[in-house]
Amino acid sequence: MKTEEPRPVLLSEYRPPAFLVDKISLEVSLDPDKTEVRSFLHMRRNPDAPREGPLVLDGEHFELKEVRLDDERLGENRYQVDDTSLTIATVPDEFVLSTLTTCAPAANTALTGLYQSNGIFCTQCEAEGFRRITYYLDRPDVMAEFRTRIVADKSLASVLLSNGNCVAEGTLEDGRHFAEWHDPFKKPAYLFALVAGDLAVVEDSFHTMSGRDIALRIFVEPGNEDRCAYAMDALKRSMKWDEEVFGREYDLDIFMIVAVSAFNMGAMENKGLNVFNDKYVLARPDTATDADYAAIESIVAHEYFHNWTGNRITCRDWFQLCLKEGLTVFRDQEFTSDQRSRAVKRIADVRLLRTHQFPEDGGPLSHPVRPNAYIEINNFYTATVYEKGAELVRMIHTLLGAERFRKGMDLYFERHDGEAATVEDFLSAIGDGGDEDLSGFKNWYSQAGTPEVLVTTQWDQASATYTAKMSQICPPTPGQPNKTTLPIPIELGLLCADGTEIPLQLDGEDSPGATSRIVMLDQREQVFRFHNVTQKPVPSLLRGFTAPVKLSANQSERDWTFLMAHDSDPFNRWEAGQKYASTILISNAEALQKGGKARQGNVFSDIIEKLLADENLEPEFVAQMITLPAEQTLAQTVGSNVDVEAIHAVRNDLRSAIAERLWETFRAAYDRLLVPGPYSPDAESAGRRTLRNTCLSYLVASSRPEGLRLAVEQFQAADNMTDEIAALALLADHDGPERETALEAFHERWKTDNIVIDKWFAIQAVSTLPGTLENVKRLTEHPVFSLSNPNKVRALIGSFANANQLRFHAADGSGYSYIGDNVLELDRLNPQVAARLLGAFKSWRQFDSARQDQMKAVLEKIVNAPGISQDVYEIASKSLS
Ligand code: B3K
Ligand code: ZN
Repeated sequence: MKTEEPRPVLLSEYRPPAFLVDKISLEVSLDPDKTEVRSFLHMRRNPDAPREGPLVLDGEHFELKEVRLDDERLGENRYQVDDTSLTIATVPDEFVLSTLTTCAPAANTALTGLYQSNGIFCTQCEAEGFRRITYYLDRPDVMAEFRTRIVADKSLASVLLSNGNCVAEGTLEDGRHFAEWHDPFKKPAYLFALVAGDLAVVEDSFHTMSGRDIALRIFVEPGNEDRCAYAMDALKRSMKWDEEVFGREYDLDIFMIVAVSAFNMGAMENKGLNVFNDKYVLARPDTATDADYAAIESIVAHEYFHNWTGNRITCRDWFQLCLKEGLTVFRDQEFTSDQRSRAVKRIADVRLLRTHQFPEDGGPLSHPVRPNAYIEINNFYTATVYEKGAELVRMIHTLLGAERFRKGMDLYFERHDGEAATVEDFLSAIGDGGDEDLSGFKNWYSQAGTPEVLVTTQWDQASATYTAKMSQICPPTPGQPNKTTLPIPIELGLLCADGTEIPLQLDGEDSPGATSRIVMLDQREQVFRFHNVTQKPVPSLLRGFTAPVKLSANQSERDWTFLMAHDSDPFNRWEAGQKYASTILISNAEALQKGGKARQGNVFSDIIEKLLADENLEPEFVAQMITLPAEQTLAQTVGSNVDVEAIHAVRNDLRSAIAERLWETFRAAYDRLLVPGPYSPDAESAGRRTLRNTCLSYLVASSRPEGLRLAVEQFQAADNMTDEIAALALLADHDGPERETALEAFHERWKTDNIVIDKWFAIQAVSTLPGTLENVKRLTEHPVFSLSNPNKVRALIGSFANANQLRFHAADGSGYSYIGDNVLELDRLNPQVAARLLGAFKSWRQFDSARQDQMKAVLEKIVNAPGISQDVYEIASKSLS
């Protein structure tokens, strides 16, 4: 807890560790209230650091019982202990340090370090949790070989797991047993894991490219064994893909995944022993939606891919977090693109970037992909580090092409395997291996803010030239008032009136080249001239979203509707539709405020009709095309003085208008798209269900009672969770008796299912009906709701704050004060989850002055509250800055 203004940690102050740990042996005797941890650290002075100063080890939240130096028990005069460290003034150059400490996993509600999840002992050490287990040099550039002996009462834990290979196990007296694990790969402490409990196991194996057989095990709470098949399949596909695409083979003889119900985030890549939030492992057709299956696939892949990008090559310090996270997100995005639809995946990723990262980058919490200061590192597992970090890798991939990028990655693995590396190491290896000078790219890692690119195009009939004048600016962000120019790759094409594309011939070229080309905007202002353009084209700019920027151009609504129909680049086809729809919606919102007339979007409807009839298009892509921009996206496009009520109203009105006009079309598509046969989570079937449920949402939005009737029927008859929940979501947003009946039926069916019931909480939290906040408050009294379980908090309170724009931003400020109070209450239990919830206030300056005042008051109350964690303090104080 914070006592005084915390001092930030600075990148510029990085120094190599004064000591190294070659080996660590741990003996952990498990007990919920008093776990004993004996550690033996084989240490020496770091030859690459100044040979002076005391030994200072990190350690907190436990009791110290004993310190031994080379087997001599030290008297209390030989060392010093405070809340966060153990200091020994004099030590030899090489020594074994042993400590005995005790901690209380059952009382650990922060879920970092060693804790209990539903009776299962488990650990979460990234970023700085290991220091809650034992005294250590808890920093990623200290890499050691780990041996772990776990001892527990058999009745307390029948399964005892840690990293690496199990080298011994046996029975002890008094009903206790033990297991010893050895991890031959040196690793930082954040990758340590220990799990113990009564767990069931599902087993399989994987035959690697060099012919080794790897044992695969998924551990779950007994009774969940029938929900592991998809995660196991995703794991095997990930292992194969990493061999094929990156030449990376798995290294240990065993790979384990454990699913636990209380977890601060999605999952954790501990070496050989991944720990997962159970909602990202467990799936059965009747319990998991298509989106759940897709999330399981990508998170299993992400954590598995970390074995090379994160574990074999780790980060020198936490400022380099993007080195493992941005790169690994890029790798999991590529995996999903190869397994499913590349076009749909790109749309989904850009949507995520725009809804989470752009607002972060444009508000008070803005920071570079590689930050240079933090108070609490856990606050930097952000959309910027992950998603923008992945975009930076993607830009490099775009520039180099797949083959040269692979060469660069090969060199990166060759040069830095077994090391703790930096962003500079990565860029040099990719640049050297891929034969490209990437020095200009470094600024992308250190400069915060979303660059804005302005394009003005002009066609000159007489000379048959087409000119694109492009300029870039990056608005100031906190602590970075002046920005430099960045290299921005922009893929573009020019379309003729008949939809065909012009081969592009740039200034200085003798003949035309490809129809889609990348130009590099690396100056403040540049002109790109294309020759032999004999008719006025429609430009398709920033195809595939080749750079994380905001692009605006002198394009008309006609250009957008044209691109929606003809662009060969699927991303830009979707983009044109979103731009067009958002122009209509924002002008309708202005009209509503001023008493003007709303537009019905008939042209948009006509295009929807054509898209639905086009059998060559992937259904999931069509679903994305015909879905109106979300209320949050519209709010960000408006940018200031956002009127949440008007946005909500005009979006609903436009959806209803489209539904009235295209009733027959949606109705027919709804029948046609029914997926026959038993449920399968494959991407194609999932896409048909998405599109069918999108049609259903339009049908429900029409004035005909049949829409609602179809939703009720679908809810009752569904044989899979995707269709069941899609119908329930529509009913829960409808003010009528159908709502209560359906919610009750769902509750009755799923009230004892820990994962499914969270969907029931979330659906009610995002309902736009007026009584939603009261209902959310009531639901916190529900027997299965608990503030100590992060999934419950995220499903109910988090969904309300982050996914219910209308009600969170209620004019009376009730949503704000409710969330503020919850942040404070939660902070006492779990600061990480509390700080994350507080992120809902980050865009507070986008709203009208009355709402701004209310949000500011909540932030001020929090920042001044006594005893708040440094996690929450950092978010609150920066939000106010
Ligand atoms: N590396 C973990 C995240 C750890 C978060 C610590 N607060 C999961 C992942 O990104 O793969
Ligand atoms: Zn990760």
